[in-house]
Amino acid sequence: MTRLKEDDVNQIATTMGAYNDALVRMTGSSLMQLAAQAAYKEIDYLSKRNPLVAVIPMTCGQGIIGGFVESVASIITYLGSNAVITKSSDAGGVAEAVQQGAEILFMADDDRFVAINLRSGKVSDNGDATGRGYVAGLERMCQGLKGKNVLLLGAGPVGSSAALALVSHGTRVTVYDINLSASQRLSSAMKKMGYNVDVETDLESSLAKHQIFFDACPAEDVIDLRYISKETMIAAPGIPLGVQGLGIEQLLPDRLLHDALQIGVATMLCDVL
Ligand code: 2YG
Repeated sequence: MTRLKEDDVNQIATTMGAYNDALVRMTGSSLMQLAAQAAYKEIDYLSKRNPLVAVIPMTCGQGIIGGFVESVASIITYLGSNAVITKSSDAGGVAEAVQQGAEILFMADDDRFVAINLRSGKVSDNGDATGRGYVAGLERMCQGLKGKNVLLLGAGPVGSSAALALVSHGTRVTVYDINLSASQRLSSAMKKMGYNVDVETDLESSLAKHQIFFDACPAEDVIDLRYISKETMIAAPGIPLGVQGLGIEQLLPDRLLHDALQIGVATMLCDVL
């Protein structure tokens, strides 16, 4: 599980407007529209919901990431919900949230980042939500994914969620993971659900054969620049970004979907609203 750094999140609260404009330019959808689609929820249903959302700092494990709960709360606030950060952390924070009448809780330790609706019992996991949210974005970038070939890099929680969302859009998915057994586990799980996901063992040859990449792995140089063409589309929830190099934005203007938290948190919120 990738652990964010303060640098990954400390600009989020002040750039939500610019972020959303770029998202609309790239996908034709706002953050709310993408997240609603990924959560299979209607926008007008969501806009009527206005529960109190509490974001709770967790000090366990490696502890607090500076700016993390502030960023999560700023994304939720930007989407129109009423978000507060509890003064206390951990169990005290949960008690404070419930006593304040919060209906939804967001909290993350080193292993799980979850949103919980206390009334409905619904739980949304960040990895699962991020996979679905990024597929919704990629689908809009590619003006549909049906029948298209996508190379999925990484068979972890985000990649596994993305694989299911991709095949349900009729996409032809090939998965590469540095750990072959992870790819095989994902492919056989998909087969049990009636879907075919090919396993690739050679990264370079699979990159050369694809133009649509879903980078759900933590490697920062997994996609070499020589495999970027003017048709390349990349959805990259993986942190750090898997394609490096100067002027990557120029190389892939509006064809590189990548953020540290926004799409995952927005989809979690829509999942539990
Ligand atoms: O409350 C805090 O400040 C900390 N306990 C948060 C720790 C979060 C650790 N998890 C991660 O950094 C990521 N798995 C979060 C999601 C990354 C999204 N791509």
